[in-house]
Amino acid sequence: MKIGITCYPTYGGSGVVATELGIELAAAGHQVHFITYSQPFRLTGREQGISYHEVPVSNYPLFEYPPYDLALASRTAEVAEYYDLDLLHVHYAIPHSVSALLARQMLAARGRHLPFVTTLHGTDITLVGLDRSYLPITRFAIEQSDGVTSISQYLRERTIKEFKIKREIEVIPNFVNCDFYVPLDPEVRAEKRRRFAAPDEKILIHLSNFRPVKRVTDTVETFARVVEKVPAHLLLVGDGPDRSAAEYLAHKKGIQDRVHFLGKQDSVNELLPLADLMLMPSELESFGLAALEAMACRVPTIATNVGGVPELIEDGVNGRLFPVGDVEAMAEAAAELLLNPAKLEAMADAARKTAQQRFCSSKIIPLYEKYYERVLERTGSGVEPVSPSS
Ligand code: GMT
Repeated sequence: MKIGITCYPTYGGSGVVATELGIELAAAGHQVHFITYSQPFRLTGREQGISYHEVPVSNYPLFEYPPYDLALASRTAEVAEYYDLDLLHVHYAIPHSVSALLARQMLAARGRHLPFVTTLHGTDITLVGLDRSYLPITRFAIEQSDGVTSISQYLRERTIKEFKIKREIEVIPNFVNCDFYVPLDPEVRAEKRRRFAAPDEKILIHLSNFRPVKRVTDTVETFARVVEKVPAHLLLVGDGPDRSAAEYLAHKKGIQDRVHFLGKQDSVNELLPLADLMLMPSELESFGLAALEAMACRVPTIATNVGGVPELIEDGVNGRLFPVGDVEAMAEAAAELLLNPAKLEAMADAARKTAQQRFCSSKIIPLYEKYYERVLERTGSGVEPVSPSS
């Protein structure tokens, strides 16, 4: 198949999923064309079977807000025509599904058909889509998509409820490449951990885009309580609006020497397996990809019991779940595990097993391929997209 993919190319879970999907599809023999405003950060540009098409956005002085969605629609139609794309897959509904809809119409006027699939990731529904100004157009574009998938059951149900969507939404969960996200050999791991911690100290990790929804300061609060009981270090991977609040808090608590702000990192698969535990105290996660990547590396997560997280983490088996903001309970659970190596090892094994048995790319990519085939069959046979709800 010749597949176009549009996503946010910078740091963020939906862009990661889209990019990893493109890489896996290309490895499976498909031709993949990324259509985005910059090269997705996990692409090297040298992958076989993958092309990247930049969307130029002109900044004419009249435009206080450059119309990116129009530029994207226009470039998508061009790429689809030049490269004879079979299907377009857009990640994150806003504005990508609207641009895809426009591109499909532009092509239809020239006698070409370009079906498109929209994958819902989370904040496109839970935050942005519920802003009144975005809701009607987002709902319209979701309804008009030739296929819609969501990355968890939770997000599917929330979309149906809040957007009053009447069409089918297929749940295809997020995935991880279990050959790339792997535990390290114990000796290599011990050696690499020395960069951050002494041999008798523990390592906790947090990975996010440091937006308020991630509650990064709860990570620091939790860690501050852990370190009272267990000598440990905290690796904070990523960057974003709440980084300075987290830095301030680490200083205020006097633990700044133990909190390592590593900024945005391309190779998180090299950092995650160094940790004993991940902290993910988010206000909301429709899935929690960072936890899955950690689990594949044999690192269990202390997380909040929100959104789609319980679809991934079973409390007490492959991680722990707590109410949002309960930093005391999260710290107590983390310390208990860190002080009980047998329990932590069992949980680490269960975490890796969950990733391998339920969320490995080898299991999930075929679901996307089958879904594309169904969309092509359906649209090729002349079935019209579902009409919008009132
Ligand atoms: O919250 C983020 O990290 C960014 C956001 C995105 O769309 O880029 O993440 C959402 O999509 C991820 C990938 O599917 C999910 O793992 C995250 O749970 C989801 N974030 C939220 O729902 C807050």
